[in-house]
Amino acid sequence: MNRKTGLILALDETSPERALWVASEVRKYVDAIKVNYPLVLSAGMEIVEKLSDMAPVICDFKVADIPNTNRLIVEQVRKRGASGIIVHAFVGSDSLRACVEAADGMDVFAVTEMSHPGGEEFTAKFADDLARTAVSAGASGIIAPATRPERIEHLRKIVGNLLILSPGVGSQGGSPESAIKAGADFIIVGRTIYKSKNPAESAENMVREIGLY
Ligand code: OMP
Repeated sequence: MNRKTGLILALDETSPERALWVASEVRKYVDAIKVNYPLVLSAGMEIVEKLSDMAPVICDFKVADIPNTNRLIVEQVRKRGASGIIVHAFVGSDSLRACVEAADGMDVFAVTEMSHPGGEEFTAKFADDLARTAVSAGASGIIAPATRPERIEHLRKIVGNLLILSPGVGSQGGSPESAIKAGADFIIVGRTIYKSKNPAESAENMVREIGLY
């Protein structure tokens, strides 16, 4: 994934029209657009193809199944023209490897410790193992929490030069500057941008705060 601004838009809109409008407003500020179930369940998978015309699309489906089902899901996402997919590593190295194999060049990002308070209950305890599994399975990168920059710093030591994508900025309380300083390559931002009255201005401000461009 090419880095220019370091910003990934999390487009968790449920109105397809507004989603497309937000994407067209912010496309020049983002390196990728991440879609999750809220948008795909309201707009259908066609939205991935439409958004791909504006920016690389990452499908955040947090895939977490047996290897065969994971493979089938990843193949469908690839057929729609997505550039990346977010999957869970806690289901085991075989399931994660199945995603990487089926991705066939598409980026696979494995979730480690999640950014919300509940992320500390379970995922944090296994984050190091999840990060090691991402490395050994051949993932492109991991997801690590901007809400706990010290954990990004720690996980960076485990994953070496794999990409680190970091959500939890703005609405969840994290700061883009400290996440980047801790070792994140990209910052994932949702509500602060797509709920804004002026998404382009919010995205531009975020790019300035990230400070890479
Ligand atoms: P905002 O909190 O609105 O900026 O959105 C954050 C986005 O990142 C949402 O799409 C979440 O689903 C996603 N996310 C997290 O917030 N925390 C995580 O630990 C992992 C993800 C993710 O995998 O993208």
